[in-house]
Amino acid sequence: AAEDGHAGWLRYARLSAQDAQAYASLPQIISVEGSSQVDRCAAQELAHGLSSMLGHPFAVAPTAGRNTAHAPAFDLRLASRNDAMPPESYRFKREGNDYVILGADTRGVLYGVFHLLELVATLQPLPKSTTASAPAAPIRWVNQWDNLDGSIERGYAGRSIFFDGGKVRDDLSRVSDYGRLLASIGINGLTVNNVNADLRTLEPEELAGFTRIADELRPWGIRLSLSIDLSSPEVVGHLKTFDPLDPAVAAWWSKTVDEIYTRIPDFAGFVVKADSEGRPGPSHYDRTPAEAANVLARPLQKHGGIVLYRGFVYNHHLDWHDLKADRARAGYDNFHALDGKFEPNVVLQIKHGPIDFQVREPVSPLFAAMRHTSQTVELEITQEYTGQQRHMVFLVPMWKWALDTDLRAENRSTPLKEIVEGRSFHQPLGGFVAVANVGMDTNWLHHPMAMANLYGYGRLAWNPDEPAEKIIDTWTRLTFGNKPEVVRTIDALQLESWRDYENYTGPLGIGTLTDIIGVHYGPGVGSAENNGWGQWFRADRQGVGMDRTVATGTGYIGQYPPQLAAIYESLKTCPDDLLLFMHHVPYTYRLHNGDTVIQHIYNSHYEGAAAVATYAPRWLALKPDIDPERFEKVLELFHYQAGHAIVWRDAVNTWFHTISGIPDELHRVDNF
Ligand code: GCW
Repeated sequence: AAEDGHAGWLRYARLSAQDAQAYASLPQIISVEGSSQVDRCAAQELAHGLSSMLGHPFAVAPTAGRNTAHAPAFDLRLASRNDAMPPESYRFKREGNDYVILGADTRGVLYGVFHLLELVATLQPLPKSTTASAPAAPIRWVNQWDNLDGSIERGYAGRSIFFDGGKVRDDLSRVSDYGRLLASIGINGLTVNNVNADLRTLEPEELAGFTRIADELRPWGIRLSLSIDLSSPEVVGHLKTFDPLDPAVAAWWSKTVDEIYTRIPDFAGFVVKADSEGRPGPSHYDRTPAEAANVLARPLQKHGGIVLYRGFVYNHHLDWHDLKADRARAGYDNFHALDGKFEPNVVLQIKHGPIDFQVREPVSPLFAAMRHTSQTVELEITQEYTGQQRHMVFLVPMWKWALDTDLRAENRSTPLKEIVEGRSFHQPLGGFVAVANVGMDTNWLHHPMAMANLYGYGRLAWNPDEPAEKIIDTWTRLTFGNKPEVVRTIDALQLESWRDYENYTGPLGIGTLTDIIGVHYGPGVGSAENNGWGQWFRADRQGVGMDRTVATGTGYIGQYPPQLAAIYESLKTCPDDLLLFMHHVPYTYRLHNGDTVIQHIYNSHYEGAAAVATYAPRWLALKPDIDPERFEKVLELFHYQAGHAIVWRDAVNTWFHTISGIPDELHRVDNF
């Protein structure tokens, strides 16, 4: 069972003889045309997966090229010269008795293999000749916030699989397993160290370790990337400055980049957090983020590397007495004037919301402002504000809600997903980044259900149009098998979980209402207020919410293109789910659903906690169909979540009852 946990959704559980019958036409010899590491890895995976699921041996033909001794052959054909196909895409062909997985390149072959394995595992028909699939965007990366000492910032599943005691681990076997999981969902880049980068990251002895990590990832088509600190020329290079416009600094970056490529020829590039939460940055020399990004980008360019420069730049010493101060404005205010000033291999990496991964945030207006700059959206798989993998919260519906938001730039349809695909503004690069923070825990993310977020992220990065229902259904089948009752129950639990969590934490766009200053876990209602971090919701005796209107508030809403701004600016059209993010209203204000704000706060917390109380009983009904280890683990977590939801409910409701003095119509809160 422990091994099953490691395997995540790649379990390749044995099908019944009857189910296996549908795949009897698959030839048992796998021949590989290409001879790269990725090709060989793909062939082995296919042989292993099919043998394991179908119960009879599939073997990779010993020599490269078509194996004519065995007929019929199962051809796994590499077509890296197939310029007609989009990069990294695959399609299926039948030629006589042969099945051919045709990749545009080696990654395409690998992704086609995983797709075929998924079809078999979920009892789908074999692909037809017309089946073809291509990724939505070239950048599909994962960031890990691992520190060299082996701890992980906002990691909830044990120690780092990469580092220990200040260096890269000797045993990197979990890294290869992780690469396999990521490859199966189409991820092609991995940043292994924290964006709050260790100052020693670019020291030569550390680079030797990173080279070993890159070697583990390469067979899975995944390129290594590193987070770097902008002061490295000073700290590592012993220069007197790290001013991006100083020629000595540019020369140091150039030399350092060249050195990295001699060790790691497919190095993907740098992720940069600067001028943010105490990190040094270009503002130190009165330079712009564009000037800082470009000095890194120029030497990377000739090697095919990129810079992901994070848009998460804000002042965390805001004056909370100032009603015009607004952290949500920071991204746009800091970056919009720089549009068009970045080198072509710089990509702005922007968190999906303007604050910080709260349970509900609008889409950052910065996305619509950068029309001459490639962009990626940054999502958070690690459940920092969403229950830290002790609560089940399936985030795909939240991400889809954000990706589908139409920003209406230039008064036309520009949904977030099309902006980051590079389609809306015709940008060459773009895509998706998510912070995963898997750890040494057997099942990578601690909560078995949390793995659906990692899986779902990859699926959305490949195709943001894929419905959440389809994504979770596939994940559940891969992870827990195809029994209809199991699939129905788990799909429903997962799909309901985000709304439930929002209900018992912070509804109406108020923010998660958790402890804001420290661990970001459990209720901490007042902690967002009266400090410089700017996650305020400005509750007083009369009302609640941040006034971000143009008319009377911080003006944040004016950062959106006019058609979307008009929707948010007016109380008539602002959606209830974002009301308190955009407006300050009296507690007695009536929502579109007819309830007052205060009554909605009370009701939603009772609803959320009551919904979570159903998780354990619904799960219990599946006992005969789930292996004991995972059954017990999930049951324990569901019991815990139900209890913690009550704590949340009562903490938040009591807080608002106290500050507003308004009784609950149903007398639950006042009798409490
Ligand atoms: O969400 C906040 C986290 C920090 C994190 C920061 C960031 C890595 O609380 O822990 O730092 O965002 O995204 O840079």
